Amino acid sequence: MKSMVSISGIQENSRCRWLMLNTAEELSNDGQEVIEGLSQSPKTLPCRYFYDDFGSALFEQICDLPEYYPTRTEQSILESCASEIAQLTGACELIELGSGSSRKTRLLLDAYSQLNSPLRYCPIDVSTGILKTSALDLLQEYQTLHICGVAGTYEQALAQLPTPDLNPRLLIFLGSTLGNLEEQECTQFLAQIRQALQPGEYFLVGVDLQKAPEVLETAYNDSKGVTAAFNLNMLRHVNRTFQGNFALDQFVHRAFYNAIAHQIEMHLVSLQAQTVTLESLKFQVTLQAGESLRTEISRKFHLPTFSAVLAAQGLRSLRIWTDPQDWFALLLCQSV
Ligand code: AVI
Repeated sequence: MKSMVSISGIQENSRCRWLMLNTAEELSNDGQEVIEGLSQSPKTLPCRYFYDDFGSALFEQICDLPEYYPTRTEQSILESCASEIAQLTGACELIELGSGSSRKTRLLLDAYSQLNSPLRYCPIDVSTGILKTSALDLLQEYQTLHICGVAGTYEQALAQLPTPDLNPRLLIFLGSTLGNLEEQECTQFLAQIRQALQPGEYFLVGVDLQKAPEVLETAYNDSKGVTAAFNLNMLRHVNRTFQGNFALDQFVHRAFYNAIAHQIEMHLVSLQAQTVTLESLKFQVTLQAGESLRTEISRKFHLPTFSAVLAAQGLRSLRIWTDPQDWFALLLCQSV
């Protein structure tokens, strides 16, 4: 019989525990980033405001769109190399940053199940809703699995990873989410990852590679408008968080490839001159007609350069896998 306890409204049992780092108190400084972004030129909003529960659900839909190749390409690479990864690392505690629905992780869990060792998984996501739903699904699917779910931002989680049940650990960061960071932020983030790992522990990272601009632009301008809805939902999230009055119908989605910076940029373009108030921040921002707010960058990587950046941060690439078109890469690194 499993013992059931309720912590922060979430049920816990003997195979599942939770670390809640995303309390209102922990996130209370966030408004500063929003004020800074809206005060600079060009104006920006932090891309993590995409991911409330609705935004996370929209992102799941994006992953299934025919135009959005990264998810299925990474998935196909993982399908062919998951057991090799498990063989290379041996039994590991799996920790996943930005776990979402953990759909690709199932391939790794299947591969690690074959090792006949304890199965330990620590999903980390800022969205408590999707974290809880997918953890409960996984517990049903994998009878020997133990989960320690962490609700919080990547930075919060990396600074306070739960004590491992199993050593070594494999830190997983899929989906090219690293591409959503500016170059300098990316380097700092890799340094944080290296710091969170002991020498000899592993890091598995998926990155989207440079390719024809048409392929990229189609992926971020899907025909059903799901990416547009995802982009606009950020304003809904900001409104809710900071008592704001962004009018969603006064902005349109725009995504294009910046070939100089090798990045997709997502923007929300203001349809008219307008002033928006964020009541709880006591902050107002004025936008001109046609002025845009940049909501996301999605950098596209050059593999040899990226591997060198990892190495400079003490993360040595052990193996690299790509798809036949060289659109996406998966790198297994070991911390030195
Ligand atoms: C999460 N991240 C890697 C996605 C990307 O492709 O940069 C977010 C996304 N934005 C629009 N579509 C998907």
